[in-house]
Amino acid sequence: MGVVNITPDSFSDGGRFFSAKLAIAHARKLAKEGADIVDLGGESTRPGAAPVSEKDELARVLPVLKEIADLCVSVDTRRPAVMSAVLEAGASMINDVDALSAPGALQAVANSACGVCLMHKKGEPATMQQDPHYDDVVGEVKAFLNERVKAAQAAGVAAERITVDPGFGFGKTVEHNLEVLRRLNEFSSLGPVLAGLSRKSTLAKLTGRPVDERLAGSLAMALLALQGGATILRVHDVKETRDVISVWEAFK
Ligand code: 9MG
Repeated sequence: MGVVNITPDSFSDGGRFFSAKLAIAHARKLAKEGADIVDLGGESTRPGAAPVSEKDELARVLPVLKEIADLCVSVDTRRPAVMSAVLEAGASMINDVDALSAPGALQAVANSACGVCLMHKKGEPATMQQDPHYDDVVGEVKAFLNERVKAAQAAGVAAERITVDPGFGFGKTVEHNLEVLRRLNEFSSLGPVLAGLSRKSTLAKLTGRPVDERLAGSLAMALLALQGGATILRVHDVKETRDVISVWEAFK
C-alpha cells in the first residue's frame, strides 16, 4: 500500500503532493513501482496538524480519486460522509484510523462491498503521544480490534473484507511499538494484518534520523513486519519495499 497524502502538513512528506495534479502523478508512480493499493488521505493525523473540514477533505480527495479510479484505491478517512462519497466515486477500500467508530461509519462501509482497515489508536491525534500508558499493550490493542471486528461483522461487513492494524505510533511509545512489532503474529487470528511503520517517529528515536533520512530504518521495519505476518505494508517508498518483499518471499 503506497501512501499519497493530499495535505499541506503531513509529517512524512511535508505536503509535497498538496495539489491534485501532483497527487495523481505520485499515485501513478507508486502503482508503477508495485503498489497493489494506493492510500489517499485528505486529513493529516499528525499531532498538531490543522483540522480540516469535511468539505475541504472531499475537495482534496475526490478530484484525485476520480482520475485514478482504475487503480485499487483506499481512502484514509474517519468521516462517514467522506466514506460514502469516495465509495460512490470508485474507492475500493476505507482505511479508518478510528476503526469505524464515528456514528454512521459502520453503515457507510456495510452499504458497499469495499475492503476496510480497522486501526487501533489510543487518544486523539493532537495529544495521543503525551505519555500513553498500557498495562498490557498487545492484550489491550487486540481486545479493541476484536471488538471492532465484531461490530463491523454485526453491521454486515463480511470477515473477508476486514483488515486489522495495531496502529504503530498512534498513542504508543517506542517501547509499545517494539512490543507490538515483536508480537505482531498474535494479531493474525483477527484477520489479515496491515502494518504502517514507514518513516514514523519511532525511527527518529531509534536512529536519530530526520524524516527524509528514514528509508533504511523503514525497510528494516518492513522486513520485521513481514516476519510477524503482516500482509499489507503501508509505505512511502514502494520500489524499495517491493525489493524487501521479494527477498522475504524468496527466503520464506
Ligand atoms: C493514515 N495512517 C497513518 N499511519 C497509519 C497506519 O500506521 N495505519 C493505517 N491503517 N493508517 C495510517
